[in-house]
Amino acid sequence: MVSLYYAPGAASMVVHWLLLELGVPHELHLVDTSAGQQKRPEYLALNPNGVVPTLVVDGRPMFEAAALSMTLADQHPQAALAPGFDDSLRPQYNQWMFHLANAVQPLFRLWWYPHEPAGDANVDIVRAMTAPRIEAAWARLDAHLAANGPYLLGDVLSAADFYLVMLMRWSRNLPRPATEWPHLAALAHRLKARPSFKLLYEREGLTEWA
Ligand SMILES: N[C@@H](CCC(=O)N[C@@H](CS)C(=O)NCC(=O)O)C(=O)O
Repeated sequence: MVSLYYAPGAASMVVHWLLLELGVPHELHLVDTSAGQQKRPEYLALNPNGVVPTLVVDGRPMFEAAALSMTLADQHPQAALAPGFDDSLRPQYNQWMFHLANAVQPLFRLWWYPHEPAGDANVDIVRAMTAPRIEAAWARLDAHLAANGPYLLGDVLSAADFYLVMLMRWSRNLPRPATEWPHLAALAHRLKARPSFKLLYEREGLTEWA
């Protein structure tokens, strides 16, 4: 049995999207992050980090959206969303997944939780310093897609593209959303056309950036 603890549009979104894309039967547990449910003892018992997502598989809770995405894609090779371990694309796939999770996603943590690094008095400066770093990340990714696209692995769609589109979505209300970069916009357009995206939106009750 697979259970996903999620909040609409949060880092859990890519895990939910891949569960749908891969056809994995699962149940959803809404975590009301605005009410602080992710910090309650019963949730911390599943995920001591106090964030979503948590994926519980056969009673074992696991966290980290990128790791969950890679695990799900590896466990369902029929969907071909992860190059196999002996595939020459596997190192690039690992590179992009880790880059998105380690270099791009933390910038959004700074943007959405700007009090964390330096307190409430400094949120404006944190955001002012973070926006150009997010834009620089988009510029680098767009240049990569321009030269090597349409997907991060060229002609091969992978879980990394789903991850990237989730991160792109998070920029929709930033001064310069990711869709201002044409190759990123084209990637999002392709991924959003998948039936799984429509279903994901319905199930999470999302409307923005449809
Ligand atoms: N590295 C974690 C980050 C998860 C994360 O920061 N989730 C956010 C939502 S996007 C969250 O739960 N925030 C609530 C909080 O920090 O209290 C992952 O990728 O799974």
